Amino acid sequence: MFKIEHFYEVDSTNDVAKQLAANGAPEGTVVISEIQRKGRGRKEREWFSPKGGVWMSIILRPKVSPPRASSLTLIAGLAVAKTLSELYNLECKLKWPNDVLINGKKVCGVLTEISAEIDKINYVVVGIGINANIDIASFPGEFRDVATTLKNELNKDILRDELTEQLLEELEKLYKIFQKQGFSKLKEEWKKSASTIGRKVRVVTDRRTIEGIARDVGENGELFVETQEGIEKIISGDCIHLR
Ligand code: BT5
Repeated sequence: MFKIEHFYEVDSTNDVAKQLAANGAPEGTVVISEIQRKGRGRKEREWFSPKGGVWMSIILRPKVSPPRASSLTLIAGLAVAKTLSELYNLECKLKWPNDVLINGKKVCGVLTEISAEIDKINYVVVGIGINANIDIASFPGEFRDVATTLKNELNKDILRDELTEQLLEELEKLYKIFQKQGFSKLKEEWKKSASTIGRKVRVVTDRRTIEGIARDVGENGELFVETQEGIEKIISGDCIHLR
């Protein structure tokens, strides 16, 4: 299903993928770059993207209503966690919505961007960044404490082609299930790997801050938090695990 477009250096693989998608590139086109000059996190935050990482963006054109596409962020995280467990026996935890953690530190982040009409998706770009063969010491000070790398966890370099290939295979399997049966079919598996559910959390959204116990995720990847006022449904935000 996948066709890989390889680059040495780009600003952001998500930007290249969006451009290709807007020009009609088919579902399954994958943009990979060795280096990103302006790797992005959510809300235009910086994503440190030196040589040695796996920086890639996948173009998808799911035939679902636009709100359903948000769960692709969770599905991509699950695919990464499963791949890192299968290949390297690493135990990963998923933090809602888009972090893959090893021992509480971020090894991978996902940035999903959507172009849609009211009732129809034009394309989705799922950007995945995995800190693979990077020395943690090379991270800028402000990120070093929150991040980890596969090299740091395994004390050796990994084969990035093998990781990419296996991850795309895993993602394809999960995506097929999502297309046929929606995220509800994958939700239990996501929850099993998640460290967010059952935890006291603080979630900061554009409009407010919500504190409570994270109870569940919904069909569109939203988080349900039990607060003193009742259950709150959160579509997007930054989640902090408390205690
Ligand atoms: C993310 O945002 O975690 C999404 C990261 C997506 C990166 C991929 S790489 C391929 C594709 N092309 C792109 O331009 N992006 C995607 P967010 O949840 O907002 O987290 C951003 C925060 O993570 C930053 O503010 C830092 O604190 C931290 N951070 C930055 N670089 C990091 C890294 N390499 N590893 C771990 N944490 C990092």
